[in-house]
Amino acid sequence: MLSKVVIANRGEIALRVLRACRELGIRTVAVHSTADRDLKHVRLADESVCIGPPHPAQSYLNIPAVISAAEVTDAVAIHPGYGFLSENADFAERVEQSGFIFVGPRPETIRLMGDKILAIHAMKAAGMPCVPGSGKPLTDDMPENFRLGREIGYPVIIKAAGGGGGRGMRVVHVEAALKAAIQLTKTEALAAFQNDTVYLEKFLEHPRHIEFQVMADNFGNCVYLGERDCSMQRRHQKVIEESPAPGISADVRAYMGQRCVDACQRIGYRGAGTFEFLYENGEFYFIEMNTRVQVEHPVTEMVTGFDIVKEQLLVASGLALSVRQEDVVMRGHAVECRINAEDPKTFRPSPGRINIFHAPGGPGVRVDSHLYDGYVVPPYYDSLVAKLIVHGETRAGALARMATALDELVVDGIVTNVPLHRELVRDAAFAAGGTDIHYLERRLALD
Ligand code: MV4
Repeated sequence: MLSKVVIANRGEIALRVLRACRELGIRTVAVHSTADRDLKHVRLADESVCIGPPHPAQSYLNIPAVISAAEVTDAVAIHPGYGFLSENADFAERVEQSGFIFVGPRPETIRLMGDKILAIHAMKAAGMPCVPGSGKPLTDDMPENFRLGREIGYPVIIKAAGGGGGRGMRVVHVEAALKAAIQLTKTEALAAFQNDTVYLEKFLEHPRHIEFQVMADNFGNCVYLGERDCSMQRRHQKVIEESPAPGISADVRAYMGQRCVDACQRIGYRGAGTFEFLYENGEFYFIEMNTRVQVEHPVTEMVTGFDIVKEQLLVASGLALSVRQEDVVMRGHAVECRINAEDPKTFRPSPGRINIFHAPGGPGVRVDSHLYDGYVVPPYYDSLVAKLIVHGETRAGALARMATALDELVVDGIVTNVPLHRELVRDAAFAAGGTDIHYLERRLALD
């Protein structure tokens, strides 16, 4: 087992990783910015190292600073959490070159999935259903681009190969708009990702976002842990996630899960991974793979009883997967509400001092949060301050439990989106299940 791990992140996920390390007897090193001295996990960690000023570029994204922290503390591995350096292939490579273990896939795998065209190509080759599209970079041969557009059929979407997570894309409804859209997306992509490669896909108008969780070891073993529905989102920020996805049968889950496992085995995947799909009219279309632990991993943990973060650490230490597919059983239904320090109507960030934090409890209630009374939420980072996760025997039971938990939750001192969640868990269309990725934005536009 790993002796000591650097936690290269902050907030709730740093605390989540710290807890997993503790259970496994792994010593912990918290690396933090000057704005984060009072984070809960920094106080709980065996050691802590300040790696720079508040701005992420000078601390959590500062590769030499993070690796130096591992060197001076004699750590053996670095867990990147999500965001920050978690999907930076150069970082993973430099971690390994410096003699440390990167808790995640091989750098080549991260690089492959970071290029959305290469990722789709690899997945197609592995038999994964993908959105009809160019399958390769668009050139400046406009007659050929027009031909592609007609073949695929409008509307189409232009996406940056270096993008992902909703960055660098543009919908095109008519052929007359195609040329300008390609130009504009290329210009934006070059500025944002230093890569102006773009590709084209059929634009699906009313999809749901459903993703499959996988976990693989270094020995070719891989399991799927069911799926999550993350369709309740605003501006590419997920708001509520759940598992299982409403309306997905056990047969379809097993079929798609096995497709994901096959793909992982084919590319020699290692660690936790997420296959993102658009789901429309009963069909799945692969769009991207995420090579990190996700914010929404707890809903999968609640329905499977499987500890994804502990397993990441076990796999990183060179052990085989602790479960076989037949040991993975999904039970009941789990829902997660992301609690953000933001105005529920304007969505403006609202950092500041927490006067009272009172977490709800009771059977089937989990709170992943670094908040405590008197903690000051700094203005420099993501506004996520807590994740409220509930498990119930049925989806309706889980939603009722979430409504109760949200009523019990107190985050006093700052403004949060808890009022929005209290409305959403009582929303009739959401309760019916299967609302699409546009549902929340349309609902918000009404009031
Ligand atoms: C799409 C799409 C419709 N058709 N691709 C946005 C995030 C990125 N992962 C992919 N995204 C989309 N790709 C095709 N061919 C619609 C979206 C999309 C979306 C996807 C998942 C969750 C929320 C979304 C919100 C807007 C657009």
